[in-house]
Amino acid sequence: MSTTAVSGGTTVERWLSGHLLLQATLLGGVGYAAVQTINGTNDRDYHYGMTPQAVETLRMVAANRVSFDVSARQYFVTGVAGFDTPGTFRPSSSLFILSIGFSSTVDITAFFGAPGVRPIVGDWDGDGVTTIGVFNPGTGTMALNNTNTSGNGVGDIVFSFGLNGDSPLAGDWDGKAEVPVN
Ligand SMILES: [Ca+2]
Ligand SMILES: [Ca+2]
Repeated sequence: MSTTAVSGGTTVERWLSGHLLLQATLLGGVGYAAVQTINGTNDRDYHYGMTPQAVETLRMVAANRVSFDVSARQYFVTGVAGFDTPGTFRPSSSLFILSIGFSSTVDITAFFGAPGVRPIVGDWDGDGVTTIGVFNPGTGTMALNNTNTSGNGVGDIVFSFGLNGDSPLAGDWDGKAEVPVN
């Protein structure tokens, strides 16, 4: 994980007794980070995002001679700085062909779904990664994957939706993070 950030903050101190001084420092900031999956199957399995950061430091100084420092640091990687890149779907073999850039390279391929299905993509679990799915207009079934890997069309999320002849759509229609429980 690499990160660059700017932070600002303040330090307050308080004498707990005549010989004991407590200093508390709180820093807040925002940075831009790249996180790589260590055991990922793809060495380009990076995730980029804005990273709000908070640093808290407690220092206790006893009689101006001994000090104890406690620090806590937290990072949150969000998906707000990601961007979309193109892909294609080959109906003859239900093959997703995805690129993570804007050149002619193919970075990810995945077979998903039976012949006749229609492609759909979206971030089904809110982790910032767009993944594949298929709509079967013959059976009125949505099958969605949370990874961009080949499958037999069963998918991580399956439910009935739509009628024969419909085309699938995906979007965050209400702008809410919560998934309604049906
Ligand atoms: Ca996702
Ligand atoms: Ca929504």
